[in-house]
Amino acid sequence: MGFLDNRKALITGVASNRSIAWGIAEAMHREGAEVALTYQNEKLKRRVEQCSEACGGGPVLPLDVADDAQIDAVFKSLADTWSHLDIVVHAVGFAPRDELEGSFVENTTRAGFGMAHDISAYSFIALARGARPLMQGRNGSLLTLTYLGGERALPNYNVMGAAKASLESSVRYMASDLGAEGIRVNAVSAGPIRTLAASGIGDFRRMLDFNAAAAPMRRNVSIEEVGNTSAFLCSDLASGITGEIVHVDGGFHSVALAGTAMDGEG
Ligand code: NAD
Ligand code: 0WE
Repeated sequence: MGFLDNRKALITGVASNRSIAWGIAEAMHREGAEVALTYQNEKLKRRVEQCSEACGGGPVLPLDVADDAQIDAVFKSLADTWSHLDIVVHAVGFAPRDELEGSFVENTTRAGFGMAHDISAYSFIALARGARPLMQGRNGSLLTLTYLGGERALPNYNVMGAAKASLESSVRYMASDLGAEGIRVNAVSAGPIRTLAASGIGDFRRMLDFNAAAAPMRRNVSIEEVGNTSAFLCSDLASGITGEIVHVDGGFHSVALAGTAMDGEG
């Protein structure tokens, strides 16, 4: 008996066994869901197939979210094999590498801004539109992944911060639009985790250490913890929650001046 027994979940964003989407897939599978995974390109296909085997061997489908035809094809394929859908997880984000450092004002281009918003925010709306017909008459749930950089300006996150702000606003508009159909829409705002998307980010180690030192929990979070909260939010246990951004970050977002000389005095 799991809290997602008999649920059918489409999960995007698995690139490796470190992906946040992988933590979500494992948690949902453990709680009884059938899981379909998507892969961005042929290079990732094998790895995603292996991940799929480890969580029940459900459908594995190609999906580059920049391509409308591939989005259509995913939902056509799921309509054929499953006939309905309960859960969609959007765990996709991208901006050009050279716009994730230095001066936001100097380094943000029209093309980079457009791409970051297209891949990281618009695609969640497009997935919702595709899933909507398959969720009729069920308690559907849509979930995306965001980061504190969408609410606060922090070093180097730059154009991704603007895209995450757009994504978080879209969560609220989507929840408002789809609520009457019983479809809930939420986001998990995860603390920093070393994944492929975080590799190559300068000083990521220092960021992890700073976060751990300042967070009330005095540590960083794992993909298992993000997975468990995500599974909960997509289950009937969270039937009253929509339009919400839930922080899974050891409490980091809730404090200021923590871990500085001001901390622990007085
Ligand atoms: P990851 O590299 O494992 O996953 C990112 C995924 O995005 C990959 O699977 C990649 O294939 C996919 N992707 C990129 N462009 C795509 C496209 N055009 N079409 C389809 N897929 C595409 O890294 P992750 O950290 O697990 O990232 C997942 C989500 O979590 C992202 O939205 C990210 O912003 C968010 N997030 C990450 C952290 C962190 O510190 N790692 C913190 C908070 C939020
Ligand atoms: O959302 C993210 C990562 C997003 C991301 C990462 C890359 C690296 C490779 C988007 N696009 C790209 N493009 C690439 O070419 N995170 C929350 C992880 C992350 O990224 C940062 C962070 C954190 C945390 C970038 C700068 C500062 C902090």
